[in-house]
Amino acid sequence: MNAPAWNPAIEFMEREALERLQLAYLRNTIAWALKTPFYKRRLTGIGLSHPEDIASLRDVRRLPYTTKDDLRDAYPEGLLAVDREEVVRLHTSSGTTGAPTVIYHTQHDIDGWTELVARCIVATGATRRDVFQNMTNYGLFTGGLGLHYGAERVGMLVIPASSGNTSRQIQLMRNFCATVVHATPSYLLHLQAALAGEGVDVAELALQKAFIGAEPHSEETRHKIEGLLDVKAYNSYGLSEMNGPGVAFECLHQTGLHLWEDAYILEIIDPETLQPLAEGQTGEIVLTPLQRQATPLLRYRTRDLSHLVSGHCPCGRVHRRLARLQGRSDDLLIINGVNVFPSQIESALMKMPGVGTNYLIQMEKRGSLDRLLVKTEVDATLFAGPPRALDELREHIGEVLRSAILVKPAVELHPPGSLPVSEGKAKRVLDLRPAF
Ligand code: DLL
Repeated sequence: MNAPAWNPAIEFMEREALERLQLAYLRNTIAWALKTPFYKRRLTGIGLSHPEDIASLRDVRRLPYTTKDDLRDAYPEGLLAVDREEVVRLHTSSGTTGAPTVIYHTQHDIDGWTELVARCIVATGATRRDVFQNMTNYGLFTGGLGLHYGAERVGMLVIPASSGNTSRQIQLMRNFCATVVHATPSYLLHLQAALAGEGVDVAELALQKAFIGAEPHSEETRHKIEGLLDVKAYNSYGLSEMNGPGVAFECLHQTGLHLWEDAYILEIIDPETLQPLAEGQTGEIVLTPLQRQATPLLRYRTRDLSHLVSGHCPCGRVHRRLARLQGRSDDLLIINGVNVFPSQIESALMKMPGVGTNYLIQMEKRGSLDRLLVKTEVDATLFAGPPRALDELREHIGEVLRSAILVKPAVELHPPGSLPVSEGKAKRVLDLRPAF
């Protein structure tokens, strides 16, 4: 073991002991699930009516999958496993992309979630001496409250700035010497541009670390954030159905995201055949929370795509690592028959010198063909120079993208700060093609 840890007994536990713990927790989870009308029906339907019917961890594969649609159908109380008086909080999805979903928490659930976030924070080397500015939304979105509770548990000085109001964020960072910030990667890039706009030199700030998550981003974007803000940026993965942030996080070594396996059973499956995939193969992440009371979920299909990183992390933790998320199985773009993930476009763009931090992918129909348009911000100096320089860069970006994604897009170049920014999750893809 070669790393700071919040809960060394669990984080460096032997694999065998960890699996024994998982099995005991899985049986508990079945007992909680059987208290909900939704799972009682499903589990008894497959002959599973007692926690002891689970003989080994492999039996997780006997359990039915749960999807977002199941959560929608069970809304608002079909998945509630405790009396209403036991519930101390709920988080709902916004419902902007469909019917809402809800996750309830008992005090035990909130305490468990807080413990996981505290582990994540300490794994990056942050301590109670840090000043933590939380720039994600406080409210139904889980990023704000989730990190807040974890950071307080660690004993950090927390600045609950919430999202937006960039000039106030800058003022807070300077006045209270924030050393760690938490935000979406796209917002941090926006913040950096605002710092530059206000003439603030990042060397004047006390910043050392950034926790970035809640949206897909490439390794190149991480490097950009680290270079521009002079910080180490740690990837953070989570989803509201699994509490929120605190599911998986990078440690000091930044070699993938450790997923807390005493709290979740992790499976990676082929989203088409639903069969388990071997280590290293990319597929859909499926998670079963193990320590939750109010809203037990079994084999939740996240739609997020990743693979397991093989080998051991130098930190010595046994909890396995997820590779950076590759996107979602539902954000695959099919452009004239060619499969493209937005993350491939981002990776290629962020490697190119002169290309800025914000971009937008737009798809339209031209006759019977799809047209891909990539709008990207580029250095302001280019607009002051000869138009030929812009033409050459546009052509160069088109060629680089063609070799990365096998489709040559139309490219539009924009001055810094001119494409829309969001305070929360970035909206990078605009599909204007008719549905059929
Ligand atoms: O985004 C929870 C969270 C808050 C995670 C703050 C990290 C930091 P939801 O709003 O339910 O919850 O969105 C979950 O966001 O299924 C992924 O598709 C995506 N996502 C979250 N973290 C990452 C990440 C929060 N590090 C959905 N990389 C997930 C890529 C991510 N995608």
